[in-house]
Amino acid sequence: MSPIALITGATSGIGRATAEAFASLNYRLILCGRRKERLDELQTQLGRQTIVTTLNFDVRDWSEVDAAVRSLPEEWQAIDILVNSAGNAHGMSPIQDGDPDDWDQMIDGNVQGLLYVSKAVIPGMVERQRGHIVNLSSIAGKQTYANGAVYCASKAAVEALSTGMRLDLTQHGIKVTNIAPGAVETEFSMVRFKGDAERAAKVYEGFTPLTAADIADTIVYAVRAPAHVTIADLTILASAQAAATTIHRK
Ligand code: 8X3
Repeated sequence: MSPIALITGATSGIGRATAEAFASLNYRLILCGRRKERLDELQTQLGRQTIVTTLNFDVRDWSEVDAAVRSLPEEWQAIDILVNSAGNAHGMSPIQDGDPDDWDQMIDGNVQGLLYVSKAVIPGMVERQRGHIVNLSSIAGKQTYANGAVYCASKAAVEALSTGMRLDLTQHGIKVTNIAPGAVETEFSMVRFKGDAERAAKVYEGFTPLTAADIADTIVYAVRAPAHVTIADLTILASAQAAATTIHRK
């Protein structure tokens, strides 16, 4: 049987591209997201290639996460791969001007949400003594930049969680991969700048950014590595990008 993969944030960006890449490998997919209509659409689209089910919940709410994962029918319960892709950036400003609501969105979504979904899935993996967790971090988790303290902090937490999970779970046959992308053109900047399309477009001006599909390729590479190989940590930058905020623009 093909592996079962649960993907959070599956309705957009890197999560969606990963779902598409896994579908073409015929992985059985549990697509998770908050936007029910988008989930249904994606299920119809990818259902032409593979077996797909969906879970509609908010990663920030433990009781929703727990109930959703528990609701999976028996044949979907043996999850082989968890891709923690749900996440976002909200606002970009000096720390003194930061909005606590934005901070909550980032800490609750990127850190707590990742923890909650992992908590719901990991015990089954431990019981089966097999599994693979892929956490979507960011170059921002490795290099803090001005006006991004809280986003960078949330991604630094993801880095620590990936390392911590690997330390605790290796002995149970579970691999943990941390993926740290640089500038990927998705809805990311539109969300960060709250719909300011002009400001969002500027982020990707004058160079060729990464696409969500580029990152999905690296996730496929990590999950298809031979049993004795763990891809522990991958940083993927656009070729014009030397560091988080150092981009060679034409
Ligand atoms: C997104 C990459 O460099 O815009 O995680 O923070 S960056």
